[in-house]
Amino acid sequence: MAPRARRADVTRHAEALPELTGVPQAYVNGGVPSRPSCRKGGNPAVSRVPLPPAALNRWLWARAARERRAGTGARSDLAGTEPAASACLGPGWSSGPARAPRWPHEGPPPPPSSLAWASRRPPDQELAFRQDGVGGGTRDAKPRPPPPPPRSAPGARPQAASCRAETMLRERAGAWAVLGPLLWGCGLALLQGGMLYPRESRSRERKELDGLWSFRADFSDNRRQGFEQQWYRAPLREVRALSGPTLDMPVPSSFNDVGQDGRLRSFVGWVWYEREATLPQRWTQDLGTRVVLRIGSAHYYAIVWVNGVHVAEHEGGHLPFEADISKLVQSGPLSSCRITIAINNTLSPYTLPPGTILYQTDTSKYPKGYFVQNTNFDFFNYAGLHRSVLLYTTPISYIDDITITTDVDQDIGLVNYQIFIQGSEHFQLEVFLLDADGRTVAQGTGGQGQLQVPRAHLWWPYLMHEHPAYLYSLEVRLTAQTADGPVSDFYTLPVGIRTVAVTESRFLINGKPFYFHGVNKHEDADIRGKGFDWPLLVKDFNLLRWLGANAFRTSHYPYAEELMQLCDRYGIVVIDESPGAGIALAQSLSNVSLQHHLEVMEEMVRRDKNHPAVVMWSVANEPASSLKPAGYYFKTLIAHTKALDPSRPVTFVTKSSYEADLGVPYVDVICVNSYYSWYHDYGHMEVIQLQLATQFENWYRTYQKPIIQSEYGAETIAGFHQDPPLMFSEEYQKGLLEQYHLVLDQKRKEYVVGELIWNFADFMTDQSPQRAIGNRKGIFTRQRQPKSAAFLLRERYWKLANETWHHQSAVKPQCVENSPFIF
Ligand code: GCB
Repeated sequence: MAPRARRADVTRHAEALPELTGVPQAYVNGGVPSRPSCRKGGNPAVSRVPLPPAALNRWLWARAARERRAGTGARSDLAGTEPAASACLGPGWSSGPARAPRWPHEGPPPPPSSLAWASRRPPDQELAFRQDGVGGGTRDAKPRPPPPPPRSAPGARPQAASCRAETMLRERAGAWAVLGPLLWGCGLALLQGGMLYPRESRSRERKELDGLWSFRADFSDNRRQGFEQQWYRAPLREVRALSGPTLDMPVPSSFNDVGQDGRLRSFVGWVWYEREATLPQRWTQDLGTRVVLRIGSAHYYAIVWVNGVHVAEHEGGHLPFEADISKLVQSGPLSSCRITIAINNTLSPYTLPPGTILYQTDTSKYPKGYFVQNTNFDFFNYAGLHRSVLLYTTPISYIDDITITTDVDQDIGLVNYQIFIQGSEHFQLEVFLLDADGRTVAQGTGGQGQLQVPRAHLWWPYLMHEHPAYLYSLEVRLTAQTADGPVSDFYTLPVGIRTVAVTESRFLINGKPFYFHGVNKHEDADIRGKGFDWPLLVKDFNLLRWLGANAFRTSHYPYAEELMQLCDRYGIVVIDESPGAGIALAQSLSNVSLQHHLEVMEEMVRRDKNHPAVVMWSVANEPASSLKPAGYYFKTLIAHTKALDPSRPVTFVTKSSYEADLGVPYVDVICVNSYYSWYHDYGHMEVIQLQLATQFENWYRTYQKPIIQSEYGAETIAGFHQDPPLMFSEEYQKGLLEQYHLVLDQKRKEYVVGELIWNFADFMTDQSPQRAIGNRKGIFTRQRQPKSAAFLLRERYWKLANETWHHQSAVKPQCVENSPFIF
């Protein structure tokens, strides 16, 4: 995020857009292909078209997305939804063409000055891909059943207008919680293909490709030398290139901070990663083995080749993607393969998160072709291979996806499962539910069903029960008939039995009020940037538990899968947030952006749906939710997310005013950020109580929904002391938090259901006069050392924990006194 004042300016600018002819200068200069612009006085015929039923609209979106992936008819389908979408934007708003190119290299060639935009892969690549008939094995390529009939989304709110009606719906939260899991299958059908975490089993092996990769940033003027010289065709070190040296680059890691070259730190454009992988002989010779390449996270846009053949492309930096490379690695005598990944970190108004490129053309001030990447979010746009790259195997008939939802009836735990198989029409499935001691407690057969667990151990959050985070294991055994005989596949999934529900004023887990006392985090650390790191991960969990935190929000993008697994194991509750951060311009609320956002939610739900720790989806952080298109945007986005997963509430995090926000009518829980006495009334902590109480009262009076204070905090340089407190000192951070706590303590007795400090630790941001080497609102430093506020919060969180302990045994006072290292 840019400083507050600048963000407000951006929003004002966007609100003025309808009056403007064209798009902001930044894009005009950049020569980005013409974009849909929201203009006043849109086609009256268009705005008269009635809105089709929400369910139909959703289904059209889903079908369009499916067909686009399959390469059929996407344009016309989306065009079909267009009038409705335009109508929803409100009178006088037009949403532009159905599918403007979203990613720069889908559009016409850029002008010479637009260095950051590089073209799509050259035509010969397309040819090579098709001729080989291999690759393209992302999830989209997998054959799937025909699209489901239109269905309505249970739990979705009917219309923005009637908050009263919505409140009544909300009062039936119990019914919602029961219906949700039952209707889960409806949502399921929208997801295409699975993204199970690659686990080893009797039938599956995995080989991690972490370590040193060859790396080159394409510093050429147009950033396209890599494509022009086809760097994917031969080892990077063998291709003579004037556009930059070939370096050793650790994976996982961001590339920005590992070197000494300032140009690489702020590089925008294509970088190339490459490494050779040696494969076990069986993988290359046994045609009954499926070999899959999996990339945990490549920020932002990635193109992947294996032995020079294009196998996958993916947009979005925080979610995994895969390519089935079996045919490639099994087609010759080679026992190794060369993996090349080109990654572009350029953000546009249509990416998630969005960004803009600003081209400076005044040659008296800037060199020729000068440009910078601007964003409206407050974290550094680290890039590279941020999570593990690995190869894994399955048999050719395999368990592709598993979906679990759970419920509780008296003391019986209900585990609903649905399993998708690929590679065979004729198969048998057996499922076994094992308890923590490995004893089978329930079993079933077939692709879908319900397992019943008498006297079930429920999955409880940390500090809510003396045995939190109880996990069962679901063992799935597949026996499939193939042309070559029977094939078996085995997959084991951890399962937590728990329920989630929302009432008018409470957030319930297993029917008991749950109060979120936790943090907001970032994936961020010295040197590695956003690169996954086990020691850092374990340290963070130890700090969370020391602090007595029971929850965090994945601000502002989905975090690594390994971290989500630890949340399941430790009982740390998660609000799982999409990369929808910094949606500040009207363009970023267009149908083009919405379409991508819907797909991101599909990918995110598909990846994280089985984590008991995930109790709510957050579709965005601080969007410009008072702009006109926001109503339609969030209505559609939230309804779609609920259709994907009717078992969890959905929210987004707002900083708009309660009167102007057009998205909040659709959320289940109001998440509100405020920085009283930090971004306003600097230094005047005496106004916090009044302003915060007013904030809560306004929101609650308007919507009667539970509220989470999803961010609050103050910038603090560790070691700065001032008494009386002054801004940036440790005393000021503590004082500000204490003022917030006084109001939170009143309102949590009514309808406030959580408080999440901004931020767990200091983190890197873009440079600005308001950021002293990053954002310093952490209660821990970036190196995870406590500031004074950490001790204050620790005392508070343990106190809150003791108050909300739900087991029959008494509150355990030793919780507070215990050594921080005994859990
Ligand atoms: C916010 C944003 C967060 C920023 C924070 C701040 O509201 O959600 O991304 O880092 O404020 O410190 O300004």
